[in-house]
Amino acid sequence: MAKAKKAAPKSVKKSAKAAARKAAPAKAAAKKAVKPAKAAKAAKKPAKAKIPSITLSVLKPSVNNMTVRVFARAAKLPFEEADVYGSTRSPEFLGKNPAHLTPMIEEKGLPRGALWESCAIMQYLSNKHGLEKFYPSNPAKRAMIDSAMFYLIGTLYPYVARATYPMLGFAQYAGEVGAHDFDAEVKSAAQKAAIAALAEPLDVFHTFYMAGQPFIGGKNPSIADIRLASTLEFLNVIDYRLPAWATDYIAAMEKKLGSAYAEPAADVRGYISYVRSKAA
Ligand SMILES: N[C@@H](CCC(=O)N[C@@H](CS)C(=O)NCC(=O)O)C(=O)O
Repeated sequence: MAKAKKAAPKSVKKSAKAAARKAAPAKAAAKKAVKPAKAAKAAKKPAKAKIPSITLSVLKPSVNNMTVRVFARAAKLPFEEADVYGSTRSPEFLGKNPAHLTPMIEEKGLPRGALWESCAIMQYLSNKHGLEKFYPSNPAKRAMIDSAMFYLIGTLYPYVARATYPMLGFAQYAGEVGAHDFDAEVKSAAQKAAIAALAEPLDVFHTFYMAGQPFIGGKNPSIADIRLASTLEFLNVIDYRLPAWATDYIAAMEKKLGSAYAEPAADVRGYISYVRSKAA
């Protein structure tokens, strides 16, 4: 059996504590004295550059792409952009992404190496990097952001595409009037119907999702706001008269996000100016 340690007498314990107390300020001073040396060492070290771990494949004139390009900049994520104009149907691209859609990210850890769909990309990166500001984890708040994005992709965007793609020169979806060999009159009627249908979902975003707040995300833009503002950019190609709130909203997004918004927006706006100049 191990021998029990003999307890030190109380008086010894007391004086040891007092000595320790006395020594404490001296210790702290010694620590402080070491600090500047440490700081000097740290200052000598070159700042570690963030190595891009995400490759973002884009088509610059597209608002689906603008969405993720704005988001990645606003969130200050380390990413590198690859312009894949003309190569989305190449065997190499199709090997990674059989849907041939951009935006697409490639990153280690993704089950298939690649991920497309703008909203899914923003959700994934927000989850991964804990970007609470853009995509709150509170289930009720998050549900509103998700609902706004699904509503946009499922309802607003098809109207935007049918209204603007003929002018933008983008291929329309199979089965739609604009995608097939119909008379110009029929195509124009279909386009007009889509333009007329835009007003309702736009009003829903304003009255329901924003409900008196500047953004869907409240005081700050969320990923749903990035998706909505980018989408509205396309409507300039048909001179759509946006309601005043929407014009103010785009300006507020640009003000809040600065160059993160303005830089990708310039590519979309540049393309729109180009197609308009060709049509004039
Ligand atoms: N719902 C998708 C739409 C993506 C999409 O339509 N991408 C188009 C550009 S606007 C594309 O990459 N097309 C190239 C192709 O199909 O080859 C999203 O939000 O990301």
